[in-house]
Amino acid sequence: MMKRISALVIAGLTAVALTGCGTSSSSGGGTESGGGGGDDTIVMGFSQVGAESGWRTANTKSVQSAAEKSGITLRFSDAQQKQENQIKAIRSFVQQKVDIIAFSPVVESGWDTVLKEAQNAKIPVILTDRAVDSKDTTLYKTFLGSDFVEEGKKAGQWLVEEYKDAKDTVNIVELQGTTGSAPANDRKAGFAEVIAADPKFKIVASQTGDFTRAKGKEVMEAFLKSTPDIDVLYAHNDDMGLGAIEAIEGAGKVPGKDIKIITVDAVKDGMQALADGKINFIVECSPLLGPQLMDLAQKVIKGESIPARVVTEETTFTQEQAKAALPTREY
Ligand code: GYE
Repeated sequence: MMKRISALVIAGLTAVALTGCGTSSSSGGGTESGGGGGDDTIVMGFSQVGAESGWRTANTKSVQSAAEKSGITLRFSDAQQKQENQIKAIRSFVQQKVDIIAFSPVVESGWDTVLKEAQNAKIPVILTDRAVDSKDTTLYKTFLGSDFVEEGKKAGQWLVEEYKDAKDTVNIVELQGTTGSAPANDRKAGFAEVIAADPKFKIVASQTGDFTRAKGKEVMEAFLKSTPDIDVLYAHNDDMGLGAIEAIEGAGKVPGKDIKIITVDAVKDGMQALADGKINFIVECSPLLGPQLMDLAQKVIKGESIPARVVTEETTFTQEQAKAALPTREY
């Protein structure tokens, strides 16, 4: 008799424990169907742009380590800079019924259909790093990342100040990021707006270097051949600037002196070149978005309200400031 009672009690307790567990797992976007990460673990499908730059590598690390720290199961997919791969990855996350999708859209346009599919499946989406141009802003919960127009403006402001006493024309070449991407569009626009204040600033050549070192070098070599008298290079990221430095040195010129160089990102290699005098000014763009992304994801799953836009805080670096910052630079 005693034995039977305790068996019943144990069975009852187990049932309570299971119910408790079941309740805490009802976390919005479909955890009950398994997501694959255990009952109350959030499963995030993350579609990354690629591995095109030092910035991207640091960003991937930040996302992966933040997921691990916050106990979020990350399904990571690398799109190798192709929108079609990202669309496939997002569709596959929808099929897998992940709890939440986060992605860094390689280009700005062409996302409405796949985002609608996620929405119909009731899977929330967070944009991280880069924005989309969808008119329907209910297709995603928030956008976490930098203000790229502001970054372009900061680059332009440094240039205007640097050449404030110059009377002659200042010939600028521009290495753009990936065509159609938010940072390429916005960094170009912000810079152009600021330098338009003085007609002595002339962009004499502007072409994409796809945010990579190899392409930055290749395009700069072409610029050096086709465009005499380059005073300034504005590169939309450090990596293209670093590739261009090789091209400039290869052409027998001194980067940072014969041709002044402005870049964006402030990753370690860029900061080193800045401290060495080969780059003149860097606008910071922080890749350390992982912790904020995981925090936002947890809030969305809990049904808490979050801001529609979370802007990353950033600074700028001169050569002297780079020397001071380098020893403790995280990425
Ligand atoms: O500046 C560049 C990378 O989207 C902000 O992408 C990011 C940019 C970053 O390839 O280095």
